[in-house]
Amino acid sequence: MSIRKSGHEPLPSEITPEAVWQSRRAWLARAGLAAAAAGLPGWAMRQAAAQEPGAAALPGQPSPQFTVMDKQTSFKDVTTYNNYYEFGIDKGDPAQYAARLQTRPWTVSVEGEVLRPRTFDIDELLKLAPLEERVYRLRCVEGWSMVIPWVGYPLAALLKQVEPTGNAKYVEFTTVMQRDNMPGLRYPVLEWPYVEGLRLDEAMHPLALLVFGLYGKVLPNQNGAPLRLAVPWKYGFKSAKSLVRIRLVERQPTSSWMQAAAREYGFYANVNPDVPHPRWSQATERRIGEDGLFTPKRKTLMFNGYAEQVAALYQGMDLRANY
Ligand SMILES: Nc1nc2c(c(=O)[nH]1)N[C@H]1C(S)=C(S)[C@@H](COP(=O)(O)O)O[C@H]1N2
Ligand SMILES: [Mo]
Repeated sequence: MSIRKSGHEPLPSEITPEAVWQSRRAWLARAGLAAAAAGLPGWAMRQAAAQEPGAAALPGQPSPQFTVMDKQTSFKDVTTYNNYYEFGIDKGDPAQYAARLQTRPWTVSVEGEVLRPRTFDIDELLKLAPLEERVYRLRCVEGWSMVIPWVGYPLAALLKQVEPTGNAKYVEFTTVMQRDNMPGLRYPVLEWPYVEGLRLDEAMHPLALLVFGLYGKVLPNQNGAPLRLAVPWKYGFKSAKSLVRIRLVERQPTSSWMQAAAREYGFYANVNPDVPHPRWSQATERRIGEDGLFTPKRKTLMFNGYAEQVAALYQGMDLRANY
């Protein structure tokens, strides 16, 4: 799928700093060499990567209250059209390279302004609360969207375990950095590790989901195994993948995207059709899988269609200033 086909969507060269874009050629050449060294053509590597993950079943109890009725994006598109910059900036890079991610053993430390800081093992986390299946929209800031059946439970269930203190106002999420397994870390696209943040009340909102699977299977590596966030009313970049640390803090964290371009990627990053990205409109979106030549774009909805549930969180706030 060519990113150029849709015309108005930003090119990777627009989203990422120029130096990185320039260095990409060298990288592609090296990636080609790696495939050759493994004795496989590039396409065979891609096939292997796309078929291997998510084999193990991970069912969740269907949660109609948190399920949108939009047609679901195909498993294939959900697992081969990804943003996971630690593996590269092209949409196919995560599916191609993420097989190397080591997802066991895996722990997540939950720390900071909490009464009971604790390191959780991934298998412990899987059993912490009943797994639900929820179908959410995901809207990327680049102008495309998907509809994904996630398996997980509310982030609030985990946060309650550690008992946030009165000083905890924000939550900072840090994601994994495996130097030997993540080719994208060699390039300064973002400041690594990938860091994101939420206000505590956003993190405690019942829609904020801690995700372990999709389509009734264990989360494929390229989608953020073994656990990630799904925060459906915000742009996709807030839904950090492959979490290793959750820190409750008093001050608003600086996310990797704010660090890279504060004017373009704010802390709140609520989906808002009325507030354009400085370099492109956010009024419409392309639903992945619906992109025929004559398919009209969809109108982007305020808070990605979740206004009824989340608008109260932002009462009295200027959503232009707090983009
Ligand atoms: N660690 C990490 N998490 C990440 C990203 C990333 O590059 N690294 N990309 C974000 C962006 S921009 C989007 S749109 C979503 C994409 O999730 P998906 O590939 O599962 O659809 O993941 C988000 N989480
Ligand atoms: Mo995104």
